[in-house]
Amino acid sequence: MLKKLFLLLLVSTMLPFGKAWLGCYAQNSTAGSFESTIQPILPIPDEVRKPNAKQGRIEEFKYMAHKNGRTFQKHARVYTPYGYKAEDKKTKYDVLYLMHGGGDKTTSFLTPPNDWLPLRNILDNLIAEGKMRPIIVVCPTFYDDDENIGANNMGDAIALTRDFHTELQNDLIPTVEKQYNTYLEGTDSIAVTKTRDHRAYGGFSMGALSTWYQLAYGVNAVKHFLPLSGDIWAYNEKGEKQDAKFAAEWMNSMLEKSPFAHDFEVYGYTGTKDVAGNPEKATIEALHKYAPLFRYATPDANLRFSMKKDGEHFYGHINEYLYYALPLIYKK
Ligand code: FER
Repeated sequence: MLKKLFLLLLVSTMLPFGKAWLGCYAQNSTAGSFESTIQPILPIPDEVRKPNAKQGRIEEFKYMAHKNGRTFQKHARVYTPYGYKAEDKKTKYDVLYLMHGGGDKTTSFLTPPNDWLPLRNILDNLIAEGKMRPIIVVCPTFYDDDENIGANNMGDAIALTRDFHTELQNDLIPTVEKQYNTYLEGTDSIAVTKTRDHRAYGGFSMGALSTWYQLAYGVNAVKHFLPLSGDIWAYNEKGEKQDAKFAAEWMNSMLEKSPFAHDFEVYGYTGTKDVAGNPEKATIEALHKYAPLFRYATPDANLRFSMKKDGEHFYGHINEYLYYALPLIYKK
């Protein structure tokens, strides 16, 4: 995996990407081009990095997963906002699911092991400042559980991210959204679909891949999608990975089958120094060109794309993207 990452890095640094990106600030030179439509991401205000006095809680949530005839216990981390009261069943919250990247775990977003900017600071600050409604955030894992990371290779990770939508629909949503105060009433697929407007799914890197797969296979359960530094991986019948045009056409054909083909929102983010920077950019441009269900850079857009100059493949930067994305979804 490291070797692959190194190769990706090498390829991404060889492309004249930095220059092209700067072009979006240059007047006229890129007018009308795809480059000129990419929204730049500014650095987040320093106060947002600091803990707020009004802090949410992070809890461990246990649930049973059912997969390939096996039933086993799994964990997720759940953030409830400041002021959340379990006994107040009348106040209901929207739920954001956030999936970690390859080799990472349920703690990576909210309580990272290193000195990264933790997502909890962003959530606490945005909510305290009234920039977004209070929400519940659930961070699961596509691995069998946090301690299974080492047992899964890259090939497994692709299948695990592709298949996670089944666990989300059948196991995680019905348990976590019944335990916490959400809009879900009942636990079957009809109940999940009825409340899809109150649900968002996003992820970083391989978690972004799981986000694209959630859109393709599980748009019935989720309305808002946040692919953070990851492109769509689509394959032909021989199992060979195809280009962005193929991936965009595949995504469109998957969505065409759904009654929600005209009712989903995508918020894509990445950075110019991110291994996923060029790949995600190619994905968004291909969706714009070859996937008619996506409306990009129009007043009624359902596909948005932003890049941070010098943004890297790393949670510290990814969490900054959420500072801008979440108020768009959870307007006050
Ligand atoms: C991407 C770049 C890198 C991407 C995933 C990765 C789904 C993941 C790399 C890794 O986990 O090693 O564009 O998109």
